[in-house]
Amino acid sequence: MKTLSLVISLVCVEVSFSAQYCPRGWSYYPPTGSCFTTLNKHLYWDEARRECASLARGSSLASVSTREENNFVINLIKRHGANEKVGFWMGANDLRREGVYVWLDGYKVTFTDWSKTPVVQPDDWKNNEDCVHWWKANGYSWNDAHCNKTGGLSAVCKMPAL
Ligand SMILES: [Ca+2]
Ligand SMILES: [Ca+2]
Repeated sequence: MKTLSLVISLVCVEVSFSAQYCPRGWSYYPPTGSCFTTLNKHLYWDEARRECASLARGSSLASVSTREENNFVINLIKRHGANEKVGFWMGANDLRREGVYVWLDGYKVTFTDWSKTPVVQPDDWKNNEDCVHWWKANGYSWNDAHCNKTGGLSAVCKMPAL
């Protein structure tokens, strides 16, 4: 009986550790229990926000909280977004208050990876850049851009693992 209960416990442990997964087409990032995917089309930031939100329960335009998570997304972009020329939207924005960057859940942006060349970002160019993207031309470091940037950008979406 003891053996049986031990076996049952082990099975439960196994199940609890292997329970998280991502839907097909999403990549799993274990440290934050998150799934990421790319939208390989050209969208304004608000279109990308709505499209990410429509994909699954809890999904939204992506956020990252550490350099490791940022690198994970960059590797995903490199694998799946090779044709994109400009970059990929993330959820970070300063639409509400200039210079104060927040994610879509309202939390302040803490980790950042702003581009430093040719000028230091964010530069709010023409006083009109409030939406942040991973910038292909600058090794996918971050840039603030016009939210309705001509031609649109691809995007990265994030959702909690299932
Ligand atoms: Ca701005
Ligand atoms: Ca900028």
